[in-house]
This record gives sequence, structure tokens and C-alpha cells, in this order.
Amino acid sequence: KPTSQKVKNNWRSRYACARASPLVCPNQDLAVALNVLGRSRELDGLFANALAYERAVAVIKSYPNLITQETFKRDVAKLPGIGSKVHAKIKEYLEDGKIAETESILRSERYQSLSLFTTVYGIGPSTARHLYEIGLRTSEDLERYHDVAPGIDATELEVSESQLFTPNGQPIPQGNIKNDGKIPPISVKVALTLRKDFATPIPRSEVEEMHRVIMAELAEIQAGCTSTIAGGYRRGKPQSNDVDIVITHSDVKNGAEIIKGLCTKLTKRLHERGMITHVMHLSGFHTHNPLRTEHWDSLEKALTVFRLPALPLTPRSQSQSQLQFGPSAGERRLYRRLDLIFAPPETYWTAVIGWSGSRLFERDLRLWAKVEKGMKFDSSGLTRRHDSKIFVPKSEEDVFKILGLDWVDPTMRNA
Ligand code: TTP
Ligand code: MN
Ligand code: MN
Ligand code: MN
Repeated sequence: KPTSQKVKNNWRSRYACARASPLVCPNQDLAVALNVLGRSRELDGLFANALAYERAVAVIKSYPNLITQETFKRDVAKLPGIGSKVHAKIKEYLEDGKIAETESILRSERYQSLSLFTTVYGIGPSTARHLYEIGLRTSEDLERYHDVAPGIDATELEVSESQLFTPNGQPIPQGNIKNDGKIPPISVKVALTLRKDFATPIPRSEVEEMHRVIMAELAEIQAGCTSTIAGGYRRGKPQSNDVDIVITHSDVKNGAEIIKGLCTKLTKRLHERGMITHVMHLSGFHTHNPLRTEHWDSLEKALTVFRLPALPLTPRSQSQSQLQFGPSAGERRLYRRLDLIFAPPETYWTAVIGWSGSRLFERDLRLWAKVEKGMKFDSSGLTRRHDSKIFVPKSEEDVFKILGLDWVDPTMRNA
């Protein structure tokens, strides 16, 4: 990264993409306490309310000093995004060392149940609320309701259940989870079976191992591809909930043509190798989210379930595995969520930025581009609004330059 482009300490900006947001901030406990309030609004379906808290939390994450009565009055109270409600909560935190509403939410059965239900892939806030309203509370309730064995986990998963493709190569949607109108991705039974695996965070070493294995398989079908591990990993998170890999081709002239259809080919190959077991989304197969809580781009992508092969039972790997942490030979590897995104060389850097997050950083990048620059930013490109002129950034730094933003290192994008 060029050292000439220093991060300007622009913590007063209303745009998260113009601020530096570390993974852990000087006011972490306050940020965590406020975040619970936002999360509870989100679970209650109050999305505008939730976003307001998310913004306030992000503003606090960027504030470089410890918040005291003095710095609160001097700086924080005046920051954009700190409205009267949040103002009162911070005041309460400074006086009592805690926020009463946060404590009561964390103790409430409703919050605990809704949080638990939404750990099942495909169950969003509205489905979770429905399950709660009809009386479900615990994971045992959920298992009974869906008629699966108590304590079911991935050891019971028959990979044969995960029929991926029709003979003509189209992915088959499975099951019937009603998730805010989305096309059902995997059956409730499969989702419940995978719940504990998905809830187990992925250490950086495993993210890197997955990336290595996947790129080696890709090299077998297409030479010359390059990639970046994006998502939370790139922002420096010690553990991730899934793995996001953005891929392009090094041939700048013909890359766009070369990567066409490659996403489906790689997905199929990884499926044949027993590594991809389920597909929630594959390019050309668009799920529709009427609530627009997520932003979709037009890149070829596969949202999948992935599992590394078990380590071979050789004397060498056995002695190796005693020397290091991580899985031992022959042990079952956990199922992981894997997102593969293919971008042509022209839009590789917008794709890398668009998939590095955080969600709020991305949201504000789009807002900044639109409101401040008359441009449209998206993982699939950067254009000028009035004449649709297309920009072709040569690097990640170039994207920031074109947008008139100071460089923000990926590890400072944890808004
Ligand atoms: P996620 O993988 O959902 O989140 P994360 O990597 O920040 O954190 P973790 O996985 O550890 O929970 O999303 C990664 C980025 O991808 C996110 O910043 C925004 C982008 N994204 C899209 O552009 N479109 C989408 O549909 C999704 C789900 C994500
Ligand atoms: Mn991720
Ligand atoms: Mn996530
Ligand atoms: Mn992801």
C-alpha cells in the first residue's frame, strides 16, 4: 500500500467511507452496548430504526479518543448520526457504566429466541418473529417443529441430499423456507443440520487454506486467474462467518471473455470433488429480495456451502497434526459458507472494494458517490451519472482517487 496516502483522521464526516473505523475502538464497550439496541430493532423489523443505531455505532467506532463527560460534550454529541435517543443512551452509559435497556434486552426471552432462530440459514427476522409468535423458544422447539432429530448436526448430513444440478446444469432450489419472499435456498432440515457448523467461526488459517485449495482447483480449469480474499477476513477479523473470494483473470485485454461461465464451471468442479455441497445462488439464478435489505450486483457469483476434505491418514500428517492446532488427520471438517465472485479485469477493483465491506462502509460509498460526486458506485463498476461514462480504475487506490476520497485501509473499514 502506498505510504504517501495517509489516512486523514476525518472522524467528523457523516460518511463511513470517509472515516477510519478500526476493528476494536477506544470505546468498544459502549459500541457493543449500543449495537444490541440496533440489533433488537432489526429483529423487530424496525429497519430504519436499526440503521440509525448502526450509524451511531459506526460514528463511535471512528472516534479516536476515549469518550468521557468532557469529550462527549465537546465532540461526540455534535457528530452527525448522534440523535436525541442515542444521545440519552450515551449519557446514561457515561453516568451508570451501562445502558439499562441493553441489559434488559439481553435478558429477554424474545431477544434470545429471535437471535437463536436467525442463526439458522434462511431464517430472517420476520420468519423468526413468526416462530416466536406461535410459541417456539428454544432450538429443541425448532427441531420438534421441523420434525428433525433432537440435537441434529452436520454429522447426520447425507451429501446425497444435496442434489445440486439438473442434467442441463441448472441449480435446483431446495426446500421451502419462506425468507421474506426469497427463492428457497436449502431445506429447513439441511439448514438446521448445518446450524452449529455455520455458528462456529472460521479462523484465518482455515480461510487461507480454503482459498489455496479453491485457487488450485481453478488453475486446473483456467490458468492465469488471480484473486483476493475479501469480506471480514480482509478487514482483519480474527474469525469470519464465511469466506468471500473475488476472482478475475490477469489478461487485461481478454479477461472479461475468459471468465465468462467460469463461476459455474468452478462450482461444478468443487461439487464433483465433494467440497461444494449446496448452492444458494449461482450467477444467472437470481433470488429476489423485495425488502432490499441487501445490495445485489451484476457479477457472476456462487453463494455456496463448502467443506475442506479431511486430512489424509498418513503417518506424516498424523505427526504433523500433533505439532499444530487445527483439525487432526481423518477428522470431519466443518461445513462453511463460501461466496465466490467473478469480476472482469475492468471492474476487479470495484468488486474487491464492494465485497470487502463492511455493509455500512459500502452503503456510504454508494451514497457518497451519488450525493457528493454524481457517480454510481457498485461492485460491478463505477460510472458517471449524467452521461454514463465508465471509469476503469487501475488499482484499489485508484477507486478512492476517482471518488475523491482519502485512502482507507481495508482494516479501517469496520464501520
Ligand atoms: P458478508 O460476507 O455477509 O460479511 P463480512 O464478510 O463483512 O463478515 P462475516 O462474513 O465475517 O460475517 O459480506 C461481505 C461483503 O460483501 C459485504 O461487505 C457486502 C458485500 N455483499 C454484497 O455486495 N452483496 C451481497 O449480496 C452480500 C451478501 C454481500
Ligand atoms: Mn464474509
Ligand atoms: Mn455476515
Ligand atoms: Mn459473504
